[in-house]
Amino acid sequence: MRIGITCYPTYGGSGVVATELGIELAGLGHEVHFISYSQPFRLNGRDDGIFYHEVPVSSYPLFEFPPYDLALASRMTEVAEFCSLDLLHVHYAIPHSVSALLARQMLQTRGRRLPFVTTLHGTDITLIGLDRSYLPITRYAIQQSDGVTSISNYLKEKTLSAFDIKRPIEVISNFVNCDLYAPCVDEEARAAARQRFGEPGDAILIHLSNFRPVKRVVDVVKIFALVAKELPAQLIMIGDGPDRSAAEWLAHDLGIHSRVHFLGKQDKVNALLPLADLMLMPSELESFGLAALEAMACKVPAIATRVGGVPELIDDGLSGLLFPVGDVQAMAAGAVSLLKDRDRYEAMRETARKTAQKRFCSTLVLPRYVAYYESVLNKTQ
Ligand code: GMT
Repeated sequence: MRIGITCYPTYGGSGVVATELGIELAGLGHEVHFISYSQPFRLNGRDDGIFYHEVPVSSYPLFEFPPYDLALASRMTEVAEFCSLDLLHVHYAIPHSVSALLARQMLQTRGRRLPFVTTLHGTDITLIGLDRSYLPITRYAIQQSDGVTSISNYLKEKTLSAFDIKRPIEVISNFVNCDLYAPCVDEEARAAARQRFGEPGDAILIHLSNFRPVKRVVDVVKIFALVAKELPAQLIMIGDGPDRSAAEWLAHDLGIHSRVHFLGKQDKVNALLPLADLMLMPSELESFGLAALEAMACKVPAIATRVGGVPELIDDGLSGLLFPVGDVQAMAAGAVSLLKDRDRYEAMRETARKTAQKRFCSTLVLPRYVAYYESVLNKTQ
């Protein structure tokens, strides 16, 4: 198939999922065309069967807000025609599904068919999609999509109820490439790499996000501060975003800044995750929690919140630990007791990796996307 993929290229898990999906599809022999305002950040250096089409957004003094969604729709039609796309797959409903709908309509008038699949990721439904200024058009574009997928059961149910949607939504969970995201096999090399962050006996906790308020990065620092009172520990913070400065200030105020390593955005998180002992994901809400899955594949269990789709990913007590939002004391106590109980910790590491392999590995999930594309193409012929 020739598949056009649109996503947010620089920010957030939906862009990561879209990019990894494109890479995996290309690996299966499909032709993948990314259409977005900049090159997806995880795409670097991987270009066999993958093409990138930038969407130029012209500015004009009259435009206080340059209309990206219109420029995107125009580019989608061009790429569809020039590259004979079979279908479009847009990630994150706003505004991508609306642009895809426009592109489909424009091409229809020229006798060309371009069905589109919308994948719902989270805040496009639970936060910004519910904003009254976007709700009617988001709802319309979801209804009009040729196929709609959701990354968790939680998000599917939320979409059906909050948007009063009557059409079917297919749940296709997020996935991880278990060969790329894997524990270090060479324990010596791992120990050497860990020394970049601390002394040999230190526990290493890790957090990975876009540092938006929903991620509660200040809680990450609070949890770490409590853990660090009980045992020697270091914290690696990967990512960047609006709450980074608040987290950095707190680390300074608490006098732990030398043990909190803010790395900013990183291309190769699969090289960093296996160095850690535990992931911290104390989010206000997660429709899935891709960062935790990537960590689990590297045998790094997560201390997380019992919200949204997270319980579909993490079995509390088996592959990670779940707590109420904001309960930093309990999360810290959970982390400390786990790190001190080596047998329980080792069992949890194994279960985390096995969960990633048996339920969320790209080799299992990719065929579901391909089958879904085929069913959409057959339906719309
Ligand atoms: O919250 C983010 O990290 C960004 C956001 C996005 O759409 O880019 O993430 C959502 O999609 C991810 C990939 O499917 C999920 O793993 C996240 O749980 C989800 N975030 C929320 O629901 C808050």
